[in-house]
Amino acid sequence: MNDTKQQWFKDAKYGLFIHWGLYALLAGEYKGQKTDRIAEWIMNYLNIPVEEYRKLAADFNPVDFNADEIVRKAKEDWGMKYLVFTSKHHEGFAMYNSPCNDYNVVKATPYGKDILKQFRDACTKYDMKFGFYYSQAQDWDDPDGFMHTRDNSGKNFQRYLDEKCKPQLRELLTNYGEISLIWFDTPMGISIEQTQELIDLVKGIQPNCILNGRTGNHMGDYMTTGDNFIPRLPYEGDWEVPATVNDTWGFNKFDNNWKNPDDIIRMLLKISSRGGNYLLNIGPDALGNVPQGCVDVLDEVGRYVNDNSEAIFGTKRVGLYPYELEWAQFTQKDYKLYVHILQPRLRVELLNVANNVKEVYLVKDHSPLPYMVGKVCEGDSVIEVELPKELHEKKNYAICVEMEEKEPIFEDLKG
Ligand code: JFZ
Repeated sequence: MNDTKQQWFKDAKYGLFIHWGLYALLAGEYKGQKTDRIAEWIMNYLNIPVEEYRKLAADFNPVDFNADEIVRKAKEDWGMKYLVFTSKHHEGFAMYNSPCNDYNVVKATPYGKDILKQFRDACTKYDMKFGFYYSQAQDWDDPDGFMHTRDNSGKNFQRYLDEKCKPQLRELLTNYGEISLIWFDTPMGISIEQTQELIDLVKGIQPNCILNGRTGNHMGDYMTTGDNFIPRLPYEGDWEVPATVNDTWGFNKFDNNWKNPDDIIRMLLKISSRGGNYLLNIGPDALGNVPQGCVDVLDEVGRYVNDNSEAIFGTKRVGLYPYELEWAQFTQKDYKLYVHILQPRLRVELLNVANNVKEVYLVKDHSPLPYMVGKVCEGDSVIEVELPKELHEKKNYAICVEMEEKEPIFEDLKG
């Protein structure tokens, strides 16, 4: 079972992923050719030569970028608890001041300022846990990085590890204060020994820094699902779903396929209910602006999260309730079962829940709700909660069933 041994991660539930790099300048299109895939892969998909791609750095000047405002929104408006920023994606360009490699935002761009440092400082200010993404295996800029050329044979991957990857990780772990998490990715070709070298390096500098499931050879501290894939069942241990609001990580000016806030709320609750964390991505544009369509969705989700934070953060995995409920998701804490109501209803019937109830209240303001506990004709337990008139037309709110027992008691279905 995956155990990060970090309570903050178990409690966090909802974090902000930020994909930002030179690809934001292309925004899904190069010399009139569009990419129909994730926009941060444009260099690879459209076969842009290294020397051509490198020229983008001269145009990187995100004058609108405001780390403080992004992190303030993430913490206060969106209700997120941690942030993971791409320090170096597959393109090989460092979004921080890297002493060992000049292909970075401070040395190679007219902007000249350290982006990672600005996020770090804002996270300290707003009490957000801070981590970074680092592409440890793929590096399309370094001749020995994976996928620099599609044919990976004949590369001296160890040289790339020793001369770029490890020195950069040391810089990142030494110069930016507490790093709570490193998000490695696409560990293609990396051996068990090489993975161990990276783990030893990280833990040697910051022992409490946790590593995601793509560190390599299943040697990370927690399980990372496929992007946007939610486990069907409750899953034990620590895990996380990385996810997008549209269909790309890096900014793509053609992609406005923003998910519906209701769907994001449902996914957050499914993930919390099954015991995981939701790491939801934004991709700022080349000027540093977060697309408005994306902000609108996160604002709306944030209203739910902030009104019902008690029923989300610090909750634990819920066992398997025997019925599919389109209108609800459960979360739980000791002695509390939270029912998140996602469609308008007149009352809440919880069939085959056998707990003794102490009180039922509306999470948003703790106002008590009338309830009945009993059995249906066949003997199955039922809890019925009456909802006040003003809620009858509403969706997206949570109620709490306070139980005498620590855990909900779900009865099996009987023939
Ligand atoms: C990777 C990256 O290639 C991508 O650019 C982005 O950073 C994303 C978060 O991670 O893409 C993956 C990696 C693994 C899976 C899917 C996409 N997977 O295991 O399903």
